[in-house]
Amino acid sequence: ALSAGDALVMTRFLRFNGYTDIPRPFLIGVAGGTASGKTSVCQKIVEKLGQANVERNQRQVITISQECFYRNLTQAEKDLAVQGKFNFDHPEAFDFDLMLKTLQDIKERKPVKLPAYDYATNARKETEWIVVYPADVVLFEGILVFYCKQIREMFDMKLFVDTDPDTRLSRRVLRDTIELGRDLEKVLSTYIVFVKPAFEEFCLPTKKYADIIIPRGADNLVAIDLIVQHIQDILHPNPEAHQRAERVQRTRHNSE
Ligand code: UZR
Repeated sequence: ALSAGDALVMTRFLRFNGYTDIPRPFLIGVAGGTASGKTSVCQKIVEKLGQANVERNQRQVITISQECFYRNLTQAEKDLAVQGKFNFDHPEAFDFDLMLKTLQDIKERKPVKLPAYDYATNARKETEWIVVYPADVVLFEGILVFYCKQIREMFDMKLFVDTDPDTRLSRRVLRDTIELGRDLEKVLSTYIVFVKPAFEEFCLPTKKYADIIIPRGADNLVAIDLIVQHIQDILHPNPEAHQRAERVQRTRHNSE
């Protein structure tokens, strides 16, 4: 099998020699409120494409999370974060320049190295990186992936996971208390003060940019199946369907 580096060298060689039709990765943006099921929708898509058990650097379909793009905080901001007074749901919390640059590199089929993020310290892990190898389909999920116009326009397909706010809040409470060990009262006050208003001001208005809105998130298997079918058509264009379409066109032409 080809390594990511070999694939990159080959792609460059072919492009240099005039082969311009090497497909660029198909980029899918997946937005939605906190705990709407964005990650689960992405996981299901990858699973249904039979990619879940494939080695990381051999995958044709991969997922990237917007959490890698939380920017480094100043000391004053870190102090606020510790007291639960920093707004992680505001666009200001993200490094959109790095996000854009990363998506551009991914489109060019360049391997990228992303900072790994640690929710416990609200900061990038100093020594850990996530390496993303070129893939045919790249899913990019996060609360504000459609917020910035330049980034939004890079997506070939835009999905919005639209889950009931009560469901999202109850999931968020379980996740923050059980998984992250946070204090219930703080979780609820953060939700009311920052998470909910920021969702309404910055995330919800981006729903209108979506090509497909997925009600009930990962439970919506019909929607996920349709999306997977579409991705499969892009990965492996069906030659029979193609020939059939050509035959139909020829028949029509002859009978005119
Ligand atoms: P999703 N978040 C943290 O809790 N800690 C951090 O250091 C960075 C982010 C939360 C953030 C937001 N809110 O609501 C959520 N807070 O991650 C977005 N507080 O992630 O889409 O997976 O829910």
